[in-house]
Amino acid sequence: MGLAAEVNLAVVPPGPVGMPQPRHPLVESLRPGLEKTGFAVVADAVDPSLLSRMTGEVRRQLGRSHFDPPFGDRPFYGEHILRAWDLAGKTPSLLEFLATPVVDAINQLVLGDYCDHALLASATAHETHRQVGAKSQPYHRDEEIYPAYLPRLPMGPEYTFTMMVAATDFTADNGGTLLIPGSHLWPRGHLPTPADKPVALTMKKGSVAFWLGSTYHGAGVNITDEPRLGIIFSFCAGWLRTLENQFMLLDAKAVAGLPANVQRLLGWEPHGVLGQHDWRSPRATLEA
Ligand SMILES: O=C(O)CCC(=O)C(=O)O
Repeated sequence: MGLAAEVNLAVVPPGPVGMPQPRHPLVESLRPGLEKTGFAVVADAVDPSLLSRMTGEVRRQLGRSHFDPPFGDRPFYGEHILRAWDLAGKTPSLLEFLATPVVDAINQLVLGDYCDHALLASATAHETHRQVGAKSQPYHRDEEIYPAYLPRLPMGPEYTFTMMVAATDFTADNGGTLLIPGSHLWPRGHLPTPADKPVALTMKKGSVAFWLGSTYHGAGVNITDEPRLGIIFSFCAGWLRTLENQFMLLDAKAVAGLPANVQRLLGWEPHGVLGQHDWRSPRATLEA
């Protein structure tokens, strides 16, 4: 038999890519601004009674983490920022928030073209306090936890984004996050300079801000006597590794009673074949 007949030309056709339609009209209306600046705000995004429970639960966790790696000329956070990590396993109200439609809608807006579903990469919080000599957080891109493996092309795919729930009002004086508009369009290696003017994230308590993983930003300095509390969720494409290990935080028993979209965010749904268990969805074990 000739060589040509021995070659098996069968290929697996690529599966559908991207999150299913329909897209959320409110969040879709933010797309032009997001594409221009690299960030956006949704006002009144969290029900006040849920926000109040989130705030209470988060405040009980603040200040226990002292992890603070150096970043250039300063620590990444500083003592004026009280921090809490791994909140998916510690604060049930945050899981309740993750089940609300705004979360899926923003995920679809930012990552919808690049993955079938997103994962919760981390759930953390920052309470920024007044302190003499406090400096703003160094500018950084959140996607840089994936060092050199992912390309950063202007207008190219986004792999991650961060969502900040305002548990207090955010102002230019109380440490509202400093974001550099348009910096998501910069190629890798284009670093911020003093000529790049940031804008302070100002929003009312109960709003949700989100910025692309490619947008340069950092926490501002609080020069008021009122602490600024932000509850921070980061998300990544469902085919990437998460920053926090959600499986260490919530076991099958804890996850079984959660809504399907939260189980998916926590990694209990495979992304294509990635993350399967015995060639089934890990969710099947929750239902067994
Ligand atoms: O607290 C803030 O305003 C921003 C926090 C942040 O950018 C970070 O920790 O990566």
